Amino acid sequence: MLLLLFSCGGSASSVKEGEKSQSAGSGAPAVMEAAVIVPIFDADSAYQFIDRQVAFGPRVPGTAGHKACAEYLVSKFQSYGAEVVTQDVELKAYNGDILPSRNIIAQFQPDKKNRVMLFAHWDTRPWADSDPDESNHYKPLPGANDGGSGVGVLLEIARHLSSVPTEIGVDIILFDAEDYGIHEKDTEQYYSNSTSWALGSQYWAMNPHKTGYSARFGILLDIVGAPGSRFLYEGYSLKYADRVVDKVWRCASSLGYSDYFVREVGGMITDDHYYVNSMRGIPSINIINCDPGSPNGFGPYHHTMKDDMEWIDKASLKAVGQTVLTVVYNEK
Ligand code: 1BN
Ligand code: ZN
Repeated sequence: MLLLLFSCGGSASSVKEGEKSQSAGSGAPAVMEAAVIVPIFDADSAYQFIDRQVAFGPRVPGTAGHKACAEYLVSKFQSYGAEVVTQDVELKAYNGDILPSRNIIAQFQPDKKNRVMLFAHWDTRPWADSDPDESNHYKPLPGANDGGSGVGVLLEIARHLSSVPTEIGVDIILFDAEDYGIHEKDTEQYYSNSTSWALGSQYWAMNPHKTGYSARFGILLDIVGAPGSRFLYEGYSLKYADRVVDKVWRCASSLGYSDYFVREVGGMITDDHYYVNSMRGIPSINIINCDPGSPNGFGPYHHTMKDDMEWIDKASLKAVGQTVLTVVYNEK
């Protein structure tokens, strides 16, 4: 296990908490922040976790690939020592489709009161409705980036949580049925229907796995694997959790990832974190790649048949994974 000595708030140091050092020049004593041992995020491992999910085929609720992938994810978390609970529920899509859905909740150190939650959606979109080729508009897409990437990073984080305990408890929640939102061709018939997205997180926010569940904050990872990813300040993250945005972007900057974690304001995205914020009251942010120059604002592969492993870049996975790991290991 490779480890890194790192404190998000200051420079890496071997000075113990409370020890004082003379700050150069001023003569005033300064208390150095304690160095925290943070595991080194392995982007090769995260990449393999994404590849494994894609190999199940599209993870559309109700399909064999979806069912098999859920079993794989549960057993993977269990192998990393998590206490796993699932919520199996039939959710109704905007068009009346009934979706056999499963939220997967992996609890690390479940007895700890102070907790953070990390989350992603694990389902994939049933329709490649942004594909340049119209004949693909009702075909399911591979979902390497949109679905696979956030989960891949969180599995790699889970691998470390099992061997290097954090001071706080961590819950990793994989939401289902995020991506069954309104088909582009249906927007007139059903209006824009923004509540058609993120059905699994809406269910969980109203029915958390533990009565009265809360967490200090939450971080959503969605579409985090594209080469040259740019994570802008997402609008609902700023509205509900600006201090968490600041914490994460500062940490990324101190690790040298400012090219990824860009200090620019992006749009408001009705993603899983919106419901975790508005229905459950847990201040939560979305780390999501935005590409304002591309047709639907998320990158040319997004909601197309091209969302495959070709669009997964280990450097982007590393930037996100190392940043989130460092934030979590610095929570006291
Ligand atoms: C994120 C990934 N989303 C879908 N796939 C959320 C979303 C909701 C994006 C509405 C655009 C509009
Ligand atoms: Zn999507």
